[in-house]
Amino acid sequence: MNIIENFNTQATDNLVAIADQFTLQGEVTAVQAFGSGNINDTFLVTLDGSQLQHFVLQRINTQVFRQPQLIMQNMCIFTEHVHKRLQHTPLSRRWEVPRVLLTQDNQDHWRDAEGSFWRAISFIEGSQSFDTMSDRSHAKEIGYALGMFHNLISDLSPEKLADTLVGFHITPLYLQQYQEVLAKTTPHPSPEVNYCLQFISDRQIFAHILENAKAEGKLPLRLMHGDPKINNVMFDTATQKAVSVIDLDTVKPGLVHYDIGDCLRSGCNPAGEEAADWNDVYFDTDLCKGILDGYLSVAKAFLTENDYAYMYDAIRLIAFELGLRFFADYLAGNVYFKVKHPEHNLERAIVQFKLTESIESQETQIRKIIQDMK
Ligand code: GN1
Ligand code: MG
Repeated sequence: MNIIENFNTQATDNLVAIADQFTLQGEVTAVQAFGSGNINDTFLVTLDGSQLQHFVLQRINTQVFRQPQLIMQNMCIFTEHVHKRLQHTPLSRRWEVPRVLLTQDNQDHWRDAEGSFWRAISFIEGSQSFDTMSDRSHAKEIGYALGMFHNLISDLSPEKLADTLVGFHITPLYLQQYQEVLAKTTPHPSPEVNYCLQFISDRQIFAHILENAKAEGKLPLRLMHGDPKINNVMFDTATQKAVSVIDLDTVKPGLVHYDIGDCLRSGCNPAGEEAADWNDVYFDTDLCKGILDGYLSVAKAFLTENDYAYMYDAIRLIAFELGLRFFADYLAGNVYFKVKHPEHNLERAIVQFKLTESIESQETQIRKIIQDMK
């Protein structure tokens, strides 16, 4: 089982030594666990006596990202493109792109004695992120950030970037993997497990909706972020404006719909992904309006009629898909997402299914919001 590790003193010493590999000036004064990622191990490094005050140190989970060097390659192509775009057409507000920091030997990663893959990324100084949001102006900023992200890469052709995670967001593949796990396991029967089994069984045909639209040529292959949940948007602590979208490991060819769906399913669930009480989970249409308003203020130019037609399905599908992924991982023995206890992925799955139910029960309203904003 993949229980989150506790880093003891010896491990902290090791972390300082690892951080030192990426430290070209100054001295490492602290290395702290950072963020709430479910896959990689992330730390914030604090430096003294250097122009650079902080950087983000990460150990990539190579069980998930089998070719981590492709992530670094994509990041370099992405940042170079966006830097050029911003130099050519500057924005009238603060916007930053995380930079890859090199080792003392000029490499974009470092392998430790155990073979772990470490890399360092610049920290967006004076910024913070949030796991949930409550008001519409915050929501609008989240939407703006995703729209700006898409806008800045809308002229970079998808084939320029490698596929860092094959099958990512292909819902029918998750369904197939789930069916394979289910065939090999006998889940301990409980009302929660039965609810999940039935929930998935009732939505098998729906699982194909975006992949069918892609295959029929209705939705074009574009570059996407892959994981634009709201805590991957950084806010300037002084102005409370969005200033960056981080976590670029899954920037790769895909559908912008996966991103729109992921941003809305994470943003419009005020109870959050880790909600303790499932009765608190609902999809907030007011926050949905805020996010779409911000998104469309920068993304309208490259969206087609079909893009709008599939937006509702994307919101519903990505919430369902994440629930399916959590539940399949629970059945498989928690091998993909980090967990704090054995039922954690089951609980997370139910949160996403409750959210999906809430989205489904408000289909007419959500479709109208999208229609009115076109
Ligand atoms: C994972 O590790 P993190 O938190 O950045 C996952 C996303 C999920 C998310 C749910 C590569 O992202 O797809 O939406 O958990 N990333 C990967 O919190 O599978
Ligand atoms: Mg991520």
